[in-house]
Amino acid sequence: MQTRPLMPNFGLEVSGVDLSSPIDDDSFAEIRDLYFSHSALLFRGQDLSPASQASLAHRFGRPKIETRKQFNLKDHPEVSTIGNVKHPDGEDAAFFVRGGFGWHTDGTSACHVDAATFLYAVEVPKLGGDTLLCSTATAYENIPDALKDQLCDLEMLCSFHAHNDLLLEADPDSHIPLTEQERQALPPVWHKIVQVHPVTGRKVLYMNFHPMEFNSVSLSVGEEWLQEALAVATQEQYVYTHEWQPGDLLIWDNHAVLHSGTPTACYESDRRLMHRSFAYTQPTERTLENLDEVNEIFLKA
Ligand SMILES: O=C(O)CCC(=O)C(=O)O
Ligand SMILES: [Fe+2]
Repeated sequence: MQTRPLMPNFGLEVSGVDLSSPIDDDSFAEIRDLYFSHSALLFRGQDLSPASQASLAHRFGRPKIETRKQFNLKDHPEVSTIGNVKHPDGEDAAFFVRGGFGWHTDGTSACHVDAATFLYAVEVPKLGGDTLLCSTATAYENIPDALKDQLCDLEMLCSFHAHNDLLLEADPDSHIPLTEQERQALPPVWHKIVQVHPVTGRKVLYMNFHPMEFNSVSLSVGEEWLQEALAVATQEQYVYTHEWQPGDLLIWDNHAVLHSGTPTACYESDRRLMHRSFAYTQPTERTLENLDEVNEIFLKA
């Protein structure tokens, strides 16, 4: 296994690993350590079937089934599609991820924050469609002390339905509205903004940008503070821009990085197809206790 830093402060390319066949325990332990210590891992030149991707997600933890269930692969629902490709009848074959443009953290609508996103490139456009990442530990170190003080006791209330409803409004074609059962299975949840990462022990900024409310200040003041922190986090020198090649797998720790999708140059004509998985990694005091129930709901086609 060889490694190459993606950025001075985070991210690592790992080569010499074939993820299409089972990985022995020692190699996996090494990969898992690298994932936590570097917050994002890139594996290039992979030939990853949905079955291999699903088993990798299971190796990292407990997969959560994507809530936009029409885009989950039938035989491997731990894997869902993102992109602009269509079925022969003109129906979307992948989630058109307009909601992924703009900096965000995956999974803030659940209490369990230790979560990995797996994004594997099947088809990539000629231009654009890059994925951006930045480290929220570096962000915490770089924000002014006054902002550290403001954020230290701040909590945000995140809601899956509020998020989904916003996306639905922006992009009615590629979503299905949530049922009452789905809404109830994922009630709104409070998150501290400043958290200690359980593996690295580093302080991180756990942020998302459409919370419903803050515990101690108005929505506008809280959002202003988060935007100030985001501006520091996403300064050019701290952003890793991933230009995709087919066969790339990028795995990131949502407890330690923010990410953003970007539009492709010719979204309509230039195909992009990604296979995406999501898994809870670390055991935590705040496990999503009804994960099986949530998965059961979203497994129904
Ligand atoms: O498609 C991308 O580049 C990123 C999409 C995204 O936000 C995600 O997969 O969580
Ligand atoms: Fe995302």
